Amino acid sequence: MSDILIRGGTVVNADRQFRADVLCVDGKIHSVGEALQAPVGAQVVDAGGQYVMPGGIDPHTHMQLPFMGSVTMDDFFTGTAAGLAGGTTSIIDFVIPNPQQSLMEAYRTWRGWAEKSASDYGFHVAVTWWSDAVREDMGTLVRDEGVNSFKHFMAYKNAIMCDDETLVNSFRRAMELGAMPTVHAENGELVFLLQAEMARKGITGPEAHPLSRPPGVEGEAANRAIAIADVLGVPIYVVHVSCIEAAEAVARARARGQRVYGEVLAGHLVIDDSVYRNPDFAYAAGHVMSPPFRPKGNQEFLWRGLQSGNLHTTATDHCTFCAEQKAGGKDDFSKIPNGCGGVEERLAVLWEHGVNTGRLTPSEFVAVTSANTAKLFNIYPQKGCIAPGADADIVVWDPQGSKTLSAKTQHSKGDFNIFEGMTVHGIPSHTLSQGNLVYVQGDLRVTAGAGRYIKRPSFGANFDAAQKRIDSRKPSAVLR
Ligand code: URQ
Ligand code: ZN
Ligand code: ZN
Repeated sequence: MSDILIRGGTVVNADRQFRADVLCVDGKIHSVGEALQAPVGAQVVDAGGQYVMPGGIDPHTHMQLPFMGSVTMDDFFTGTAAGLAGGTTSIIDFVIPNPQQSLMEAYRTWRGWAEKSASDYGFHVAVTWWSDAVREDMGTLVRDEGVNSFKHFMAYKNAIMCDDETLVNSFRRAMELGAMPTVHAENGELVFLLQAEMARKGITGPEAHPLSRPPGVEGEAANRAIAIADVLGVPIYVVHVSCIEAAEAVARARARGQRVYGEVLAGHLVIDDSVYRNPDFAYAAGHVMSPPFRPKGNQEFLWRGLQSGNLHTTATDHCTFCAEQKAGGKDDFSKIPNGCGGVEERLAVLWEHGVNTGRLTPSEFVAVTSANTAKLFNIYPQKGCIAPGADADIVVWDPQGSKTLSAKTQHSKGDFNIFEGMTVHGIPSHTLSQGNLVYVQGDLRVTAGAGRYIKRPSFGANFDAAQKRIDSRKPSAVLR
């Protein structure tokens, strides 16, 4: 690996932007400053007129996921390669054990699948059932495997859905371990009932998908998960907040001082539910994901959540199924595999609709595409900032560049693109992963297996402190 000097750019971190060169040596950022000299033999990247930013971190992807009878089109190589082409240099994916399956067994399976990754990766581990063994495995995962976040699906009844008993036990265990519980917040019982009602009414097409998961279904689950976390004194991270009801639940809890964090998908920021009323099945089904795209008005509320600091990270929930797989639900929308792509497009969509509209500054863009995820999942400043000692995961961003997003030109193996036809102004010109140039002006130079598994330390067992806080709330004096 040769040294690389990125010269003439403007460095953008979450806290500020400034003119500086960046020298990368042996996979790390060696120095950041004005007029740096290029070591003999170093490659020089001309970043004049461009931004030099921490590579994107996508905290929510599903590469190679077996789900609803299909396996997603992107595996860990093609999915991470697509991410690198879009400036995302690491992902946090999900180990999703079947109910009754050992968490450690599922973890080892996913670790095997991920060995082919082209960029760095980590895993949230889903708790899909409860037992002493699950409790034990959570401890092993935190202590030995660098897992510091556990996912809970409150949707997907009769599959991976958690009941309240599992939520309570697992959240409590996460607090003991100093790990972050995260939730997919939709009330799975309501979804199940509403899906059956759609069937009874003979509404079987993708237009029924949003009707079976209205915003209230997400709002209820978000409030419930947040309330459980509050009583237990544990922080909580709500993934893919898609609607006003859930965003308000997060904001209300934060206003009361509760440690609640919200994630927004790039798709939910710019796409509305009209997609489901398109008469073309493949088009409408291509947008079937959960929570669904929402009525106009929700998108602007989510942007304001990012601007206000009540929503913290952006992700994609990259979970790509092809038209043939989606057609499995041709006669029954509830059988359409849920999931859409986006891992390559996220940064450009956030720049076009965030920075170019004035909603976000470049520093806020870095916060919501990289730094906040690194901080919330405890890998900052190894990742998420341009500073000496950090991993040389860098995107050189050309604000003058433009492209039209399309399934025809995407690197994902999916055959659909929810951003199809969107022209963006501001695109990566270069991506560095571990100090290697892996994307250069349209030329993708990735290597399967080059990615590393990134351990994420626990937040320190703060169980005693949290327990004291809970105890302090118990009414001490018996009211007479
Ligand atoms: O629910 C999720 O996050 C996974 C199963 C991807 N699918 C989706 O529709 N979001
Ligand atoms: Zn989800
Ligand atoms: Zn997901």
